[in-house]
This record gives sequence, C-alpha cells and structure tokens, in this order.
Amino acid sequence: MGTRKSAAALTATEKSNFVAALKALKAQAGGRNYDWFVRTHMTYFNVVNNHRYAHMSPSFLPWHRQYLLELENALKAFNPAVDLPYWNWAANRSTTGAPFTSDLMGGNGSGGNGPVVSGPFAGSANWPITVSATSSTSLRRAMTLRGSLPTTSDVDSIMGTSTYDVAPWSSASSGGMRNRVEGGLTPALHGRVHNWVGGHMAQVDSPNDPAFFLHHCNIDRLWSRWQTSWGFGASRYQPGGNVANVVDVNEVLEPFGATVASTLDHRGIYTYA
Ligand SMILES: [Cu+2]
Repeated sequence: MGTRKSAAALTATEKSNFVAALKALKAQAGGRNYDWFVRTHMTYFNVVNNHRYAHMSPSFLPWHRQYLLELENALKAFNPAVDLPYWNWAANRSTTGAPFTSDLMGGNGSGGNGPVVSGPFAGSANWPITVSATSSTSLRRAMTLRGSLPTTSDVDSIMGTSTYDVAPWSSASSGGMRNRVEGGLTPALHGRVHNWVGGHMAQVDSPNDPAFFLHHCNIDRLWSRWQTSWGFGASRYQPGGNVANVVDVNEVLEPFGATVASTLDHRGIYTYA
C-alpha cells in the first residue's frame, strides 16, 4: 500500500530516491520507459478510435489516474520505496519553493520560456528531451508568465458540485465537477497550472516535465477528496453506459486495458497523506 505525500513533506532521501527512479526510467532502453509515457500522452491527447480518452471528456480523471499508477509502478520496479508525490499548488505557490527546489524538480526557465537552469532536470545532458512537439532538447519552463495558480477557495468551490459530469461530455459541458477541474469551466484548475508552469508543461508533450506527474497527482488527490464526499462507487461516474464515442464506466481506458470502473476506488492501492 503506497502513501502519496506532498512534495513539501518529502525527506531528503525520498526526494533523491524519486529523482533517481525517474532518471533510471528515462535511461531504460525500450519497454514502457519514460519516453513511452511522453509518447502515450501525445497520442491520447487526440481522438483515438473515435474516443477522447485522456482529455476533454469524462475519462480525463480515470485515464490520468491509471496513467499515474502505471508510471508509479514503473518507478517502483527500480525502487519499491518510491511513491508519487503531489504538488499542492494552492498552498505551495512559489517558483523557488517545493517542488521547484534544486533537490527535486529544479527551478524556472531562463529569460522566459528558456531552459531550466537548476536541479536534476536542467540541460539536455541531465534530462534529454527526445519525444516532443517542439525542437528544444532541454526542458523549458516559463513560470508566472501566463495566468495565475488556482487558490484554496478555487479548489474548495468544486467540492460541492455533486454531479461528476454532464452532456455533451466535453470541454463544452456546462456543469459537473470534471470540466471545472479539467479546464473548460471556471475555476479550470488543471489547465491553469499547466499554463502557469509554461514551457513544456503548456504543450501536448507536457509529461517531458516531471512536474507534470506531481501536478496530476494533485488533480488525482482532489478527485479522491471529491469521491470521499460523494462516493467511490461506479454510480458516481457519468455517463453510465451507451453513450457513443465517450468512455462509459465499464469501457476500457486505452492503451492500459483497465476499465473506468476498476480505477474508481484507489484506496486498496494507495492513499493520500
Ligand atoms: Cu494535465
């Protein structure tokens, strides 16, 4: 059973273990290595088999939950003590505080959308960008240039929304929790954080920045918090079934082979501290 902690609460050993496992996965030849995760996110950013699996659809939250779990399991193959940390961006709002310290994610890019200059992922020798939407071979960030981080009251405002999602099950959905979290409706938590970090995080190949996984871990934590209020059962997920081109509760999240229903109750696999 894993316990996912805030990046701000990690010990020095936990930080170095996490960084080392990420680098080992990056260096792995073939298989589901780090770049496999980048490529998979790029592929499933688009419509596949007439379905929007990963984005702008109800399966945004289950798809990324499974994606994070697969990444976490891949890291545990190198070190079973590693659990994904989360970045609570409503509380940790500094470009130089957790998780953007030199012993974890490193800091900002230079001069606005430039290469990251500090920490374990600075420069192409430390962290080569090889699967990308752009030609840059070094990790880039442009923190604070675009928009603002969501606040605690933004987060709290979604927790009272009892409906998971509504038709047309897309970025145009005019109600429901999912679109408020993902980005089609205010407070648009998820999208604002991608834009605020900027650089690779604001691109389709955003998992090139390991901060992606800390951000999405926090999104998963907020969904879990919502589920704690409203229920972990399949009846809380909409649509239940028979909606064309939408991943219904008993349909498979490609390419993982897991169904939506199998992702809903994570409490037997990991919990959030
Ligand atoms: Cu995202």
